[in-house]
Amino acid sequence: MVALGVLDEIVDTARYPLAERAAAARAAVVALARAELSETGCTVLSGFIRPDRLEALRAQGERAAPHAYYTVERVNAYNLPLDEPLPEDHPGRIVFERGNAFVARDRIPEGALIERLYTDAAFQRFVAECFGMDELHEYADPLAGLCLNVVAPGMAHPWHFDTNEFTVSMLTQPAESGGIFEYCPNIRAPRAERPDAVRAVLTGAGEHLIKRLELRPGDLQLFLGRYSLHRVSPVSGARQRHSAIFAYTDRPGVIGTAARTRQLFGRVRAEHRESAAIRGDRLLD
Ligand SMILES: O=C(O)CCC(=O)C(=O)O
Ligand SMILES: [Fe+2]
Repeated sequence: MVALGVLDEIVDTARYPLAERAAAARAAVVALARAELSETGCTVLSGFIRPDRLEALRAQGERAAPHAYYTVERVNAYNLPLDEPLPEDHPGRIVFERGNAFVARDRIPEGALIERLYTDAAFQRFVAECFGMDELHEYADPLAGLCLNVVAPGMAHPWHFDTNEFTVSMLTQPAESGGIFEYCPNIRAPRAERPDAVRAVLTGAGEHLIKRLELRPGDLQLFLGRYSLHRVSPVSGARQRHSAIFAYTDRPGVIGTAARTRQLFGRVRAEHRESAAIRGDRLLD
């Protein structure tokens, strides 16, 4: 008889026995995740959350969503300033409107399913192993560590590369239509920007490079977003699309800059002002 831990209330531990480090099923899940991550930069652990918790997962997201900070930002795929001098035909000159909104960590109640997962040591160890890392850490940032990403009808999260190496996310409420996660596996590499391929995707001529994920609520997605261009396609219908972003780093103590924090959340907290004074290389962006 194996003792039931707090994870058993949330995670389908029959399929994903996170806490049983010697379990063959766990080793198989980790091996598959690693293989898919190394091949395509993406893996989905489907049905990660227990079916009987999916409605709570959705409803908790819906309750938090009104706290999202809404702005429409003009962006390019590379997170470069829009006045960055670039060659005439560089895809970084193509500008999109980013219309997603983030609910900050301090608006996600303690005890919410995503908060319990994000802070759980066995979950963190498991995710680290899937990424082939020795350890990972929660952000020290009081706003950015755990977020709910809200894409309202009419909005999209346009094509981009992530600044962070790896991303852990989970759909909590799908759009009625649209809102599909689309990505271009390894369209660039550390020593190859491949602007022609990126331009093709950004201008609608790169269909052959695009994969689409059929995510369901409660699936756990692990993604290497620095090399795979990706977006959430425009959302339509009556419902917002909600996804939880579990942000971790490979070292402890990371906190965002005040400027970037204000851009994403519309406010900063004391920690951001203080860290501006003592900034070393603990940059989030
Ligand atoms: O919400 C999602 O599924 C993707 C979000 C994303 O790409 C990001 O936050 O960088
Ligand atoms: Fe992203």
